[in-house]
Amino acid sequence: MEHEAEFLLEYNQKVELINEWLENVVPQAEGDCIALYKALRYSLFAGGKRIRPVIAMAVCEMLGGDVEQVMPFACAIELIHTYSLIHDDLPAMDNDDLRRGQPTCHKKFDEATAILVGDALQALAFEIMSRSEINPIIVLECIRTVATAAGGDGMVGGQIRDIGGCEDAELHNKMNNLKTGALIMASAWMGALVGKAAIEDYRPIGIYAQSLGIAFQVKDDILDVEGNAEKLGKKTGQDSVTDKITYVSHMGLDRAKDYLLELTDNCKDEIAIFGEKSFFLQDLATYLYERDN
Ligand code: GRG
Repeated sequence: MEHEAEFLLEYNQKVELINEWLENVVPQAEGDCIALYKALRYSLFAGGKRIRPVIAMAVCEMLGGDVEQVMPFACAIELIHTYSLIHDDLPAMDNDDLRRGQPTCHKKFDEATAILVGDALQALAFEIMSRSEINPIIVLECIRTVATAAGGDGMVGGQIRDIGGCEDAELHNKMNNLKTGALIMASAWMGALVGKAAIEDYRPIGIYAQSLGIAFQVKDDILDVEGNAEKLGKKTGQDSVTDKITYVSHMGLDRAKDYLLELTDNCKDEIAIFGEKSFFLQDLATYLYERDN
C-alpha cells in the first residue's frame, strides 16, 4: 500500500475513538445485571477490527461531515455486528468454540447468556441511535437503514439463506450481499446521511460499499483455505470440513483471488471520484484485500 503508515495511523485513531465511545455508551458490568454486561463487554471488547464503524466515520469525513455526529451510528453498527457473531457462534448455528482467538461467548459463559447478550446488543444499538440529537429526519433514516440491514431483508435474511444452502452462484452472491454486505452498506449509507451527501454521491458510495462487502466475504473464504489459524484466531479449513459453498469452492482458489482483486479495484475506482478526500477509503479497500485476519 502506498501511504501505509498514514493509513494505519488514521485507522488506529478511528478505532481508538470508537472504543472510547463504546466504553461510554455500554453499561458497566456492575449492579444486579452484572452477568449480562460482563459477557456483553467480554465480546464487544475482544479485539474486533471495527471495520464497519470505521467505514461510517470515513464516509462522513470524506463528505466534510462532523465525525462526532456519526459516532452513535458507528457504535450502533458495531453492536449489531457483535450480536451477529455471538449468535452465529452458537451450537444451533456455526457451533464455534473460538472467536478472535478467545472462547466464544457461549463457551466462556453459557448459551442462555450468549443469546441474551445478542438480544441486548441489538436493542442497545437502536437506543443509542435514538438518543442522537442531530436532525431527527436523519436519525430516523439511519434507524431505518440499520433495521433493514440487520433484519429479514438484510443480515438475518442472508443467514437463513446460508443455512438453507445456496448451490447456485447467483443465489450464493445474493446471500453474501445480505449476510455480510448489508451491514457494510448500512455503515457507508449512514456516513453519507450524517455527512449530508448530495443525491449524486450515493451511487459511487453505494457501489464502493457493495463491492467492498463482497470482497470482504471472498477474502474471508480465501483465508479459510490459506490463512494462518493463529493470526485468524479460529480454526481454518472449516468450510471444506462442513462442505460449505464458498467463493473458493465455486470458483477455485485462483479465480477467487482474481475476483477479489477485481472487486478491490472497483471499490477504488468508484470512490476516486471524491478526489484526495477518498484516499483513506481507497486504502481501506487495499488494507482489506491484504488483511491476514
Ligand atoms: C446470527 C443473525 C445472525 C447473523 C450472522 C455476520 C454473520 C451473520 C455471520 C458471521 C459469519 C461470517 C464468518 C461471516 C463472514 C464475514 C464476517 C462477518 C466476518 C467477521 O467480521 P469481521 O472480520 O470481524 O469484521 P471482527 O472480529 O474483526 O469484528
